Amino acid sequence: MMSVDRRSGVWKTVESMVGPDRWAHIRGVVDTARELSVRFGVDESAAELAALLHDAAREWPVERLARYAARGRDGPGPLEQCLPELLHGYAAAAWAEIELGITDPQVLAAVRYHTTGRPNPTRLEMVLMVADYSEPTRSFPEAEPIRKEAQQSLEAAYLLSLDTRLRHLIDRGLPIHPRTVEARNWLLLRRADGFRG
Ligand code: DGI
Ligand code: FE
Ligand code: FE
Repeated sequence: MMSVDRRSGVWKTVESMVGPDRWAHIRGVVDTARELSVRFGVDESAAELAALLHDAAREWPVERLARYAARGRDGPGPLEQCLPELLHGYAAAAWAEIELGITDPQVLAAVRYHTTGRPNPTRLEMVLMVADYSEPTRSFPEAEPIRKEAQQSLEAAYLLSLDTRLRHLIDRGLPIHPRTVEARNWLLLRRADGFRG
């Protein structure tokens, strides 16, 4: 497993790809992902690496986003073609695999699906999404209950992140990616199973 040594080339490369506010966000996600991975028994260096990479492509022009996203596995669907803000996870995962030689499929999947979530996520995927929502520079009011939930339960914090995302999109009249709905349904149905059995 490639670790995220702060003197490493990956760290400097990502820093050079984003503005200062985004870089502060990314460092916040790395720190929060490390804390969550320790708390919930997820591989710490995988969580740090996924966090470092997750928004590396966030400021790319749409042509570059589309070019890299199309080269990755499990290419983006029709909704992503219309909503370029949904492309940066796919693009960053493809870029990390092609240009950095990162091969860990769990790290690449966490980066690829960090914006929408997906059903049956790995715990690493949950750590990244929760960290993305709750890192210290996130100042919106919804971040605080996610931080609180993340003290106790990774799944509950992930579910609350999905709910927060869905409410935000509905309040603004924006289209919803089906995977976000599928991820939420998956968690709720699994929870219902637990109540039955
Ligand atoms: O990259 P970040 O800003 O840290 O956060 P993100 O990757 O979770 O979300 C990136 C952007 O994509 C954010 O402005 C919200 C938007 N977004 C996420 N899911 C959906 C979405 N926009 C639409 N229309 N539909 C979605 O399902
Ligand atoms: Fe993102
Ligand atoms: Fe982010």
